[in-house]
Amino acid sequence: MLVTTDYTKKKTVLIATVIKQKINKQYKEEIYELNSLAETLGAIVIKKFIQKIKYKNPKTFIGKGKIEEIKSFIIVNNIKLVIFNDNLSPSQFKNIEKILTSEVVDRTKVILDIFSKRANTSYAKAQIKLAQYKYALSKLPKLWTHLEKQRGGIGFRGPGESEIETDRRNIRKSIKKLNQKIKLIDKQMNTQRKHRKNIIRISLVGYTNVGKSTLMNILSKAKVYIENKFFSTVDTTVRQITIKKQRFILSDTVGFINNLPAQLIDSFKSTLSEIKESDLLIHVIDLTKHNFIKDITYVENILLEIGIKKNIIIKVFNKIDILSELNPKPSIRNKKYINNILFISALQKEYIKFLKEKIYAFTKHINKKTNEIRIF
Ligand SMILES: Nc1nc2c(ncn2[C@@H]2O[C@H](COP(=O)(O)OP(=O)(O)OP(=O)(O)O)[C@@H](O)[C@H]2O)c(=O)[nH]1
Ligand SMILES: [Mg+2]
Repeated sequence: MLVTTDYTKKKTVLIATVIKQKINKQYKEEIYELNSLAETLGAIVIKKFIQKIKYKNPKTFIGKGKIEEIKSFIIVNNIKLVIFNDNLSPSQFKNIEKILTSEVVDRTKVILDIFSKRANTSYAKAQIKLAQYKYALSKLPKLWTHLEKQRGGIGFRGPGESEIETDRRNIRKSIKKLNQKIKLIDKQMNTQRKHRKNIIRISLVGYTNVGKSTLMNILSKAKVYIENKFFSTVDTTVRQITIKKQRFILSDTVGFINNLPAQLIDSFKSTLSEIKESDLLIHVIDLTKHNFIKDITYVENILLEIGIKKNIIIKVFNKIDILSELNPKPSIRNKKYINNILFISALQKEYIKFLKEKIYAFTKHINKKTNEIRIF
């Protein structure tokens, strides 16, 4: 029943909008991210359209002139897929697809499709399916549009109210079943967690593609999948590690990205609770991204939202090997051991020793019984 979009080798255009009054660098970063997300799924991005808008057109989101320009480009270049950076309403989807005679998806759908492809464990699979169903529910006529296409192409009579209602009922039933399944797995996982409640727990958190899994593999000798793409790992991996004879549980968690779909955050609540129950969070940051400060704020805001206290977070600036090649900054390198900030290269295994020492020093003061940090 869920519609899957085929991105592989499809000639694609991206569309992003910028509110006229608020032109800043952010949209450039977002369109770069959208490009990477599309390519992660195998799409071939031919062109990016960026439109400055004063207000959102209720019918087609972007202006009439722009959509005509995109239409000509699509016809001339045989484009098969259009990806919007903004979230579209069901009627906007329908109107735009009708004009462009091409499949249209939005950023949320792309992120959900990547997650769905990458999930391995039945837990992650169920969480993502739940997010997909919630998304489908909010775009229901869009879902029908696809069925309509299968039946006979764009432009056919719209769905009857009763058909939409049946779809809605079926999706709600599936959501209920998935919620039950997730609850059951949560219960099992809670029991597992209770077994290790006397061991100090550490989670690797951070934006996507910053090197969390690379660091996980180095610290724990795990074999977590690593790739220079967004959301290489969406399953949580847990390993036991030992530093100076002290045992720890280390978890590699799902990465964050700007405008993470609300449905996903909602479905991943239990994964976030894994983070919540940690004694120490290692916030991995890609120091080579020019806007890494923005990533830090974004991740920290989510962490604060779920109730994490700042004093249990260590910031680890990763990929200093590239930084030193491109732009040697000895002053930064020298700061590798100040307060709760460290500079490392997970790939080149540089300064991992300092990180281990930092972890040990930090957790030495945790009294597992009360779960409190005595000295900090
Ligand atoms: N140059 C350099 N590259 C690194 C370093 N650490 C990781 N990488 C690369 O960064 C990319 C992403 O690494 P991952 O470990 O998969 O990142 P992640 O944070 O787990 O990413 P997601 O699971 O997608 O959220 C890979 O190509 C790694 O080889 C580093 O210290 N230096
Ligand atoms: Mg990873």
